[in-house]
Amino acid sequence: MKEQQHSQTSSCAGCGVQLQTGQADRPGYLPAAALGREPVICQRCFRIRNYNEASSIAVDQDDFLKLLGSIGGTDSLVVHIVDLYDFEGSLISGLQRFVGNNPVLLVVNKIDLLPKAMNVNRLRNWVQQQAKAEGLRTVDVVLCSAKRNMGFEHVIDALEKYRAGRDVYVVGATNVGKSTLINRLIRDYSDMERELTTSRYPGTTLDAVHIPLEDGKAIIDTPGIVYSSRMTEIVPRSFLGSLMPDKPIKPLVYQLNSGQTLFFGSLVRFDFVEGDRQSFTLYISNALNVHRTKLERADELYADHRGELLGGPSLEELETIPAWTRHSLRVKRGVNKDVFISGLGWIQVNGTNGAQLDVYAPKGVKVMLRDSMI
Ligand SMILES: Nc1nc2c(ncn2[C@@H]2O[C@H](COP(=O)(O)OP(=O)(O)OP(=O)(O)O)[C@@H](O)[C@H]2O)c(=O)[nH]1
Ligand SMILES: [Mg+2]
Repeated sequence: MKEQQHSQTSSCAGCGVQLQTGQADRPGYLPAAALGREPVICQRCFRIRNYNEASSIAVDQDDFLKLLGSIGGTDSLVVHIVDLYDFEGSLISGLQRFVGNNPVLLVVNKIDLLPKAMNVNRLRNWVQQQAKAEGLRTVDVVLCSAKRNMGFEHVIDALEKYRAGRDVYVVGATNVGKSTLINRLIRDYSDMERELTTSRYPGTTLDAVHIPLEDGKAIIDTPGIVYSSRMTEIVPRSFLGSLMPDKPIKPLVYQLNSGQTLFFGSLVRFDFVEGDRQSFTLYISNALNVHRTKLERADELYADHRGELLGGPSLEELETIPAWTRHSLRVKRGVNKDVFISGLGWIQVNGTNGAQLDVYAPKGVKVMLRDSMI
C-alpha cells in the first residue's frame, strides 16, 4: 500500500513526471527497487544522465497550456528564458495572455554561442527592441550564458530585485536552458544537493518541478513549449548535433553575385536572385556543410546530391522532414537585415543597394527578415 501511494503521489526530482513502478514503457517508470534512493528520479532521467540517451516523450500540449495558464492566477515573478541563437523561434509571443498581471523578466540565454567580440550593451538594446515589437512587456532584460557562466550576476541581481518574496516560474520553449539555469542557481547559490535533468535534446522536463527557496517560496521549472516552427523540433534527433552549435559560431562570409545559390547541408537553399554583388555573413553551426553553386544548376544539384555530396541530413533522415516551401524576401536598400531561419541561425545581408532572395526551408519552419542583430 505504501509503495502504491508513493508511486502515485511523488514525482521525479529530475523532470517532474509522476512516478510509477508498473509499466516500464510508460513515462515516469522506475523499478520498485530504486524507490528507496535519494533523490528519486525516473528511469528516463537516469538514462539521460548516465548514457546521454535521446529520449522522446512528447508532453501533452494541453496539459502544458493549462500549467502555463495557471500562472496567471498566482502571485509570482515569471522568468521567460529565450535562446539568443533562436530568438524569434523561442520567444513565447502570447506570453502576456498566460501570465496575467505578473511581472515578466526576460532572460536571454546562450550568449556564449555568439562570436567572441560582441558588444553586450548593443545586443541588449536589440533584444529590448525586438521584444517590444513582439508585444512582450518586461520589467527587465538580462543576457547570460547559464552553461558557461557569463553574465550570471545580472540574473541574480534581477531575481533579487523583482522577486519580492514571491514564487518564480521559469518558462520558455524547449531546450532554451531553463533547467540548466536553475541548476546553476542551485549549485552556485544554495547548499541544496539537487539537480534537474538537462539534455541537448528538446523536451527533457516533463512537468513542473518545485525547488524550495529559503523563505518558503519556490522556483518552478516547467516543460518547454514545443514550436514546430523551429528546425530543431522537426529534424530527427540524430541530426541535432550538426544543427545546433555548442561553441562560439565562426561567421562565414560569402561574396555572391546575383544568380548564385548556397546550400546549407541538404536542409535549406538560399538563392541570391537579384541585386549588386555583395557579401552575406552566415551565422550557422560550423558543423553544417555550405555549398555554393549557380542558381540555374541548383535544382539539378539538389535532385542528384541531396543527403550526400551536399551534406546532411542523410537521405533517410530527409524522408522524415517536411518538403521545402519557398520564401521570397526583399531587402530594401540602405537597411541592415538578417534572414532568420528558426533553429538554423541567420544570414546577415551586407549590401547597401538591396537584394531579392529566395529561401527554401522545410514547410512550417519560421523564415523571416529582421533588423540585424550584429
Ligand atoms: N551553449 C550553451 N548551451 C546551453 C546553455 N544553457 C543550456 N544549454 C544547453 O542547452 C541544452 C538544453 O538545456 P536544458 O536546460 O535541458 O533546456 P530546457 O529549457 O530545460 O529544455 P526542456 O526541458 O526541453 O524544455 C543542453 O544541451 C544545455 O547544455 C548556454 O548558456 N549556452
Ligand atoms: Mg528542462
